[in-house]
Amino acid sequence: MYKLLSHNDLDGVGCGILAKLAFGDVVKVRYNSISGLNREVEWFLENDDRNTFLFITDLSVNEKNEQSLKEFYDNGGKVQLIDHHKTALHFNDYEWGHVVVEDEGGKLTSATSLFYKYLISHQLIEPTDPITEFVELVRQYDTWEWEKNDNQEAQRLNALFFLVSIDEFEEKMISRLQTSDHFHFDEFEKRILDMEEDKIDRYIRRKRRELVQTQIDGLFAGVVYAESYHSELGNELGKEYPHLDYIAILNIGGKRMGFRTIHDHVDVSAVAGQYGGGGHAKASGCSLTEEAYMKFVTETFHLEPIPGDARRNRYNLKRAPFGTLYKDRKEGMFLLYPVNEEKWVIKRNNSRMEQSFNSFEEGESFLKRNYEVWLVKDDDFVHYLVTKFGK
Ligand SMILES: [Mn+2]
Repeated sequence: MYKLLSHNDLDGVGCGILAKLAFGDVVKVRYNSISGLNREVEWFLENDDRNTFLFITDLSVNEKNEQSLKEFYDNGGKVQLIDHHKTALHFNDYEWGHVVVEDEGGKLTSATSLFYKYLISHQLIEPTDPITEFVELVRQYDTWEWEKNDNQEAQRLNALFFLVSIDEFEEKMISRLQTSDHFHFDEFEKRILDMEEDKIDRYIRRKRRELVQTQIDGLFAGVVYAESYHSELGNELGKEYPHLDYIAILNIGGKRMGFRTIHDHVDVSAVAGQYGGGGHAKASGCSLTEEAYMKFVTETFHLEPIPGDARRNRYNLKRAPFGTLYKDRKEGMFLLYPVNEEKWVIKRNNSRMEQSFNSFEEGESFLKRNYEVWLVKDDDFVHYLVTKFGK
């Protein structure tokens, strides 16, 4: 008998699907939240048959269970932990731990891709095209590589995962992977996925108008309340406001918060770590502790949302050689313009500011961080030019 304890997200369930493809009826699979895993491991060690082979994928256990599993293994128990989170790297000290963040080729791994390799190398599964394609979609989704590669299929696979129950998803995928030549979505799935994408777009547009910005522990954070679509939201808001180091997404009801960044210079697993959480450099999470509540909720509650940039301009455009005009809430006007190819400066109302910047982006980031400015509409831009130069 085999037992697989895995995470309850797409990557975790990907492992469950592989386990069922490999072991059929002789595997019991249970999906857990990060916090639920330890209870399951305790239950396994107390109640399950000592001959059952335990797999733990996409999650790692606390210190107490680490010790119990070590004893279990040393006494002949069969256990294999497979994970790709860098916070779990110390499990490599054990023979039963296999934690890889990046493979030999420099590619980021996922639990599903590691487990697939494991099953193949132990001759427990026969690799096929559809399974390999499925595993790669899960990996690209889980590592956010799909973004870079613009792999919509990976993103849609995750969307489908959330649209149906885990049982239904498992069942659909298992039969598809067993019977198709290639991985694909059926017509009905394509239609509901299209509808879902429209819905997410509308949700993000609404949330964009609620984002506030604040400085916490030396980093600029965008704070927004949301219960759904954290990944999509964090990514879109991050791209929309690149002057923010990261986006914090608060789920008050669930007393959780998530962090997302699009930047390489920020590690949000460290941000989450300050509040007892963890995760990846680009996506992480933690419980909404009292301290986190103070910083992210209490101290930001009175803030006004970040005003958005004008969207349909033809004249007042970013990186324009004659300058780009911004405004702050106090009616201050800021013209950001280049004096040569490598030097951008700002005229604030009528006087030039002392700072200079190596690029347009640096200048804009400075303005948005310090003055919460927005790109003004063409009308305001023309008015500005007329009053300045018109007479
Ligand atoms: Mn994962």
